[in-house]
Amino acid sequence: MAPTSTMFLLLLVMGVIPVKSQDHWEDTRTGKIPACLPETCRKGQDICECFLTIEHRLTMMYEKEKSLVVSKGGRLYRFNSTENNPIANSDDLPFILTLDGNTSRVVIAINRLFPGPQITAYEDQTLIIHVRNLMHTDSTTVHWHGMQQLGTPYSDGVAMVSQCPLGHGQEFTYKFKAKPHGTSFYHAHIGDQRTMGLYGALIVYPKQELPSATDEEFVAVIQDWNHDDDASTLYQRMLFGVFNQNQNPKTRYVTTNSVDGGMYSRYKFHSGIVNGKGRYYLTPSMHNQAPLTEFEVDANKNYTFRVISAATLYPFRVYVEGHPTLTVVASDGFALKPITVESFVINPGERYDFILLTNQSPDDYLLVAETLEVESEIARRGEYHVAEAIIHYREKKPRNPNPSKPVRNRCTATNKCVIFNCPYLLPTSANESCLTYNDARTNDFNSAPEDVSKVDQEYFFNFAFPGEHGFTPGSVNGHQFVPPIAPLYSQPEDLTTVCDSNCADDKICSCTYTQTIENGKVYQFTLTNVGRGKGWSHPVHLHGHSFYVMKMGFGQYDSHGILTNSTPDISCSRGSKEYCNSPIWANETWNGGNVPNLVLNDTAQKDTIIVPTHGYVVIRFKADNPGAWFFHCHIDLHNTNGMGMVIVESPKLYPAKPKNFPICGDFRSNSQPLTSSGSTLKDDWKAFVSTVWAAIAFLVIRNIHV
Ligand SMILES: *[C@@H]1O[C@H](CO)[C@@H](O)[C@H](O)[C@H]1NC(C)=O
Ligand SMILES: *[C@@H]1O[C@H](CO)[C@@H](O)[C@H](O)[C@H]1NC(C)=O
Ligand SMILES: *[C@@H]1O[C@H](CO)[C@@H](O)[C@H](O)[C@H]1NC(C)=O
Ligand SMILES: *[C@@H]1O[C@H](CO)[C@@H](O)[C@H](O)[C@H]1NC(C)=O
Ligand SMILES: *[C@@H]1O[C@H](CO)[C@@H](O)[C@H](O)[C@H]1NC(C)=O
Ligand SMILES: *[C@@H]1O[C@H](CO)[C@@H](O)[C@H](O)[C@H]1NC(C)=O
Ligand SMILES: [Cu+2]
Repeated sequence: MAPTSTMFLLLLVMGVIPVKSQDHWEDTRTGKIPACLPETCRKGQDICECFLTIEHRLTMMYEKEKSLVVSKGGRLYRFNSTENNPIANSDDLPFILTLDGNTSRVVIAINRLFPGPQITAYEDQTLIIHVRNLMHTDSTTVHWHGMQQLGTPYSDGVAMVSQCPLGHGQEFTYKFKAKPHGTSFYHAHIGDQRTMGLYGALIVYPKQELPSATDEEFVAVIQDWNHDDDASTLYQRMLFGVFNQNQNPKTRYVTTNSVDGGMYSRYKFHSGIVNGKGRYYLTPSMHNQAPLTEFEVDANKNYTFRVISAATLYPFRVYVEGHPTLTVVASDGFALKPITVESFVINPGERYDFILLTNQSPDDYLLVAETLEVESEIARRGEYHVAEAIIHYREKKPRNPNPSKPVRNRCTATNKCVIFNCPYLLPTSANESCLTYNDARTNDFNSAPEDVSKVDQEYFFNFAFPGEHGFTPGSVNGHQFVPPIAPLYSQPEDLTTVCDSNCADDKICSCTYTQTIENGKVYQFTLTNVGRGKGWSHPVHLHGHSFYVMKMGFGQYDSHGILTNSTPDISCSRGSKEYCNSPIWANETWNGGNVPNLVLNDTAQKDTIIVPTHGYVVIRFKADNPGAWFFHCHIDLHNTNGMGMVIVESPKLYPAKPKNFPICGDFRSNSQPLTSSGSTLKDDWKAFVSTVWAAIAFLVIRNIHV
């Protein structure tokens, strides 16, 4: 027998199939296992399987021709083109990543796209998604934001909470049920990688058609974009400040506010992008004419727009130019009773579906997402912070690929513009009025608010930056999250960063903050943004569950709508330093779920909620999904800075991890061997030796026989 086939047989006997790495790459390209595409998963299929390949790529590059591209008039041209011949090859155009058309720079692409391909599935379908990391320098994971992962916590994709990150060249298979139906997305869950493009839409259709369904729908994934900094640079700048380095003299870039005085931490906004396209405004009225995403509509029809915020930091107010109203019908995978408004606010991690009736005169309009920063302040800086996409009425010819700056809808004292999901309350004298998420009611057949009408246990979590002496990290109840050295779910015994007595009411500690909860109980969490570290915007996301939004409480405002004081409902009396590491109800009759003015009927569900600055939000859910669930601020930079924790749900009932689930951890030559689920290296070695003996015996017997 030839040595290679002996080797192969040996490996086979040992249960190891040799991986031919070159072919593997081919698989994704030749379609043996198809690359994920919007049409990959079909109605009626129980299982749907596809590939996502993650690589670095350059923007403004026509790879096929190895040519830099430039933009003009909303079209792309070869860098050295002397004639008026824009690149028109519709097969190639989607693969020329433009972002805001500013410069050619490196981003993260999935299946060569930014954002990654949309994945469309049907509720309860099993998705098997193979992810391969081909980035040379970065490790990665993919989180399926909105998927409850019932029974599959190992597929949640959070680095060092549910799995080991994938190193260069490594592959990981995610397997989970598409649930709930609605608008979700997938994105990287390590460091600030999402910022660089590792995200894509994940749309789940209900098995039966919803009565509200419209003929056609569009997906708009929004992001705030900085065209200079990579993910690591952004984080360093958040820590130490952003400077206008090209100015003479150099100045510090001061952080901005929303109209109520809520603050946004240091992240310089250059451009807004929709589905990977945007344009850079060099002044408040002049942009660089980069191409935008286009949605083509017919006049007098209803269209569903699924808006997803993959943003790094800024909340956006979304409206449609020239269309005084739109109707919000769902959020985070749950149908809402229709809310007709002028605009709505979307925070990082949130999704909103709205219906637009195209009843205006045929023209090119813009879908606009403008940040919540004070407009006059942004204009004073010579900036305009907006993400745009074109809504083109087919009846209007020719289409204009380069529309000018959008015009806001007119709001007057008698015809106020209503904004849904405000993170604040506005003075009644303004020409705008606010609805908060507390005003939404569910319209979803998956919702059952009666399940949470009685509370078994309540907890408070303060999302803020308390501390002093230059140490004010992002934290939850004063705990700056330290990711474990090995995944909390799959290797809990390897945790070396447990929270201990360094954590207290008057201390800020750094550790792996967890809260254990028990199966079958109903939990009420009150999320606050109060105490000494209050003031910044925090959209909080819970993995593994959707929760009911029972109540929102706001700070106290002056007559101009500026925050003056925190809500009187929460007390920070525990501890003397006002860190508010242990918030409690100011009125103790509110304990145990007995909070006045809760929304108990048709309570709306979601998985990401803004915690009002100086205020709070009360959420409830039932512990019915054992697993280790990350719970964190969805602003990438805040999360990386430690504003997160893990809800350890019913650890005794954890579903078993799949066979051969990856193991990781520290290596120290004189430390104990790495352990995992009771097996040690010694056991593995014994197993290996006996397998080799079995293989040799097998070969010997076989050769004798021949
Ligand atoms: C532009 O550059 C390409 C090579 O990158 C070359 O083939 C082409 O002839 C050039 N066109 C002009 C107009 O110079
Ligand atoms: C790119 O952005 C820089 C500022 O960051 C600006 O000076 C330059 O004009 C921009 N160029 C284009 C083509 O957008
Ligand atoms: C659009 O939807 C609204 C609300 O459901 C409905 O009243 C209207 O008839 C629809 N219009 C068209 C053209 O479908
Ligand atoms: C509010 O509306 C009134 C007209 O009702 C108008 O005079 C005023 O300029 C508007 N204010 C703003 C800030 O738009
Ligand atoms: C505490 O709350 C209860 C119930 O809302 C209310 O009746 C009572 O007046 C409150 N007590 C104080 C001191 O505000
Ligand atoms: C809320 O629901 C309960 C039970 O379904 C019903 O008895 C009650 O009238 C409802 N309350 C309101 C305000 O609709
Ligand atoms: Cu935050």
